[in-house]
Amino acid sequence: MKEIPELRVIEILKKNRIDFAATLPCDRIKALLPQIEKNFMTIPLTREENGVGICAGLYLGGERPVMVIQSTGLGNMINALESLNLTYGIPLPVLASWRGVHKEAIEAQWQFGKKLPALLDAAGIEFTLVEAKDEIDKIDLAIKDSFDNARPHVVLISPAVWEGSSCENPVPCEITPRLSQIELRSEIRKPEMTRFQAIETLASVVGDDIIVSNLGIPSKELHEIKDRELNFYMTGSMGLVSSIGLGLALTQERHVYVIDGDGSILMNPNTLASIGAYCPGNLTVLAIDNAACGSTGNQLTCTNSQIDLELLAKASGINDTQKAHTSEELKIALMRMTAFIHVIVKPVNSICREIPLSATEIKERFMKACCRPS
Ligand SMILES: Cc1ncc(C[n+]2csc(CCOP(=O)(O)OP(=O)(O)O)c2C)c(N)n1
Repeated sequence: MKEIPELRVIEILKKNRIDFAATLPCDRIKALLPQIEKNFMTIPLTREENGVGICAGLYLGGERPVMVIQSTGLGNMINALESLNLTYGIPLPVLASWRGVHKEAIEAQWQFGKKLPALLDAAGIEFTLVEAKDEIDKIDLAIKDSFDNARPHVVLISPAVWEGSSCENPVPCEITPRLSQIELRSEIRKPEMTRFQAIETLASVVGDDIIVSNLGIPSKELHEIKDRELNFYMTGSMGLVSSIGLGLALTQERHVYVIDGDGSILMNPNTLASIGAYCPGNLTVLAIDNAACGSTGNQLTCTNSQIDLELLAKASGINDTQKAHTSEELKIALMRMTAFIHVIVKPVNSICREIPLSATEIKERFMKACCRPS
C-alpha cells in the first residue's frame, strides 16, 4: 500500500516523543492538522509568535512541543526565535508548510516564501528543506537536532509532499450558538503603589511557586526583591511572558505567577485568548498597569484613557478577574489565586542592578528547580 505522507509525519513525531503541538492552519496541511489533533495535545494559535512563548513554557516545564504552521508565520516569529530560543537555548522544532514556491498561485506568498531560506540563514536559524515525499524522514533528524542542540529548527515542507495523498480532510465545525454578556463595572482609581511594591507583595506570598517576569525593569526589580531559582527572568521577546506562563502552567503542579505589563499585553493580546481557552487553575497573570512603557522611559500606552485590561481579559474568556490598587487588595487577590489581576500602579521605575546571570544560567537553574518536587 502507498504510504500516506501525513501519517508518516505523525509516526516521526511520536518516535520523537512529541507531546504538544501548537498549530496555525495552512490550506496545504489541512489533512495533516486533524491527525496532529488526534494524536497530540494540540494548542490552536491565533498568532505564531504566541506559540513560540507557549512552547517555551512547555519545554521549561519538561515537555517536548512542536509547532505546525504556514511558513508565512515565521515572519512574525523571528524576534522570539532569536531573543528567546537562541538566547536561552530553548529547542523548538517548527514544521512549516512552505508557501510561495511550489505551484504557488497566490501572489502574496511569493516574496516571503522565495526569500525564506536566505532569511533563516541570515538569522542563524537552522532549517531543513523537505521538497518531496521521499525526503519526509529529514523531519526526524531536524527534531533530533532541535532537542539535542537546544535550538529552534525549521522544516520547510513543500506542498509537493502531500500531492496525491489519500489522507482525509477535516469535517468543518460550526459556530456554537450562545449569548455573550459581560457584566462588569470596572473602576480605575488614582494609583497608590509602585510596580516595585506590587512585586514585593507577590514575593511575600509566592512560597515554592513559579514566577515568570517580564523583560526590562520588572525582572530587575524582582531580582532585587527576591532572587530565587524558580524565577524565570525574561530579557527579550516582548509580549510573550504570559504565553510562557501558560505553557508552564499546563505542565506544572506548582502555581505559576506571571508579571506582565500593559505595553506588553497590548503587543500580544492574543495571549489572553489562549489563556481564556484553557484557564488553567494554577495560572495567575498580574497585569501591572502603569499606563506606560515603563522600562523604556514611561511613554504612555492606551490603557491611560482607552483600554481597561480587566475588560479585555474578560472579553477574551478569562472570567476570574480582579482589580488591585493597594498591596492589601493585591494580597487578597493572590490568596484567592485569581486568574487575572489588573494591578494599577504609578509609572515609577526603581534603580536596580543588572541581573548577574546569563540567559542560559537563568534557564538551567530554573529547569532544575522545576523538576524538584514542591
Ligand atoms: C518587539 C519589541 N519592541 C520594543 C521593545 C522595547 N521595549 C522593552 S521593554 C518595553 C516596554 C514594556 O512595557 P510594559 O509591558 O508596560 O512594562 P513596564 O516596563 O511598564 O513594566 C519596550 C517597548 C522590545 N524589547 N521589543
